[in-house]
Amino acid sequence: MDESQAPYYSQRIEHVLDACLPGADTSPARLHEAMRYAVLAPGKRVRPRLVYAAADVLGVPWVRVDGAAAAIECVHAYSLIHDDLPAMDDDNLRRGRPTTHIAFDEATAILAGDALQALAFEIVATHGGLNDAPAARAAQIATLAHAVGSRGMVGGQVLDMGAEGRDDVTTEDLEEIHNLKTGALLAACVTMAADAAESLSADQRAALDIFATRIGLAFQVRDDVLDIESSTEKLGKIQGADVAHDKATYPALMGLDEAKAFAQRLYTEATAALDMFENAEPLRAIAREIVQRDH
Ligand code: GRG
Repeated sequence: MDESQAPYYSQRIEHVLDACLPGADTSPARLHEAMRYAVLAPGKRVRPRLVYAAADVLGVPWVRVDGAAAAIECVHAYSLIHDDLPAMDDDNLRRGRPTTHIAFDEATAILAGDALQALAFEIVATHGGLNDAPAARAAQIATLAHAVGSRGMVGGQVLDMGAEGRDDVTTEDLEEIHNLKTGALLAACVTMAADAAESLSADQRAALDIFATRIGLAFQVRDDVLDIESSTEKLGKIQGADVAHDKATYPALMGLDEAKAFAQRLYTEATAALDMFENAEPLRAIAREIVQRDH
């Protein structure tokens, strides 16, 4: 698949997500409504598209990564719901709509996030696309669990909150925060596709790891830049929130121009790692989008 066919990834994930989420009239209806509200809101779907792109580069049929793609988007939606809560960033706008705790209520939002995390693991554990590959399924579950737990996304969120308002945060600290908070889940997109591949050499695995970690960090550096340069309308969330919360960001630490140059360097390193694959264009296209995006 080349860049011009990429919209098919988006169509596929909307369909898979809709099928994986309990219906809005399934009891408890308000909880399921909130889960669907958060997940099916118009996000960019970068993570599931990254899963399908990696699958295409590795020759893995989409049906073998549908579960991974849906699960990762459910975890991502849960992290957004919880991050927006009053106890964390206390935001009222997400994906151009009221955040889940505003549209519903705080308790429902917390529980919808909890249930989405559980649902994510249920999806990977039961999706039919891997019924004939139990080892691949187990590997995907382990990859996801590690990426979202205390040594991944949640750990990064804790470090991020601890860095708020501090003026002694170093570039090493910031890299650790971003790698865990944002990079780990983005890297899991590529790794879960690799987990489903029939055979992959150690060199190919290592190259994918380099691609995934560089592009995961580049995504967050670009996000930091957009918090300054973009608009609330384009972002669908409040522009300037990082500055308002006195967050540790790359532009704050190294200046806007250097942060942009850093994202570009990460992109170059990420895409260079793909040279060993015969047709890596699907991953290259998403990498370009990540560093060039305006929302
Ligand atoms: C476990 C509560 C909790 C949080 C974990 C991921 C995270 C940490 C918090 C989410 C909030 C946030 C701003 C994270 C940085 C990563 C990021 C830029 C998320 C937004 O992702 P996009 O731009 O969003 O892909 P869409 O809406 O397009 O899916």
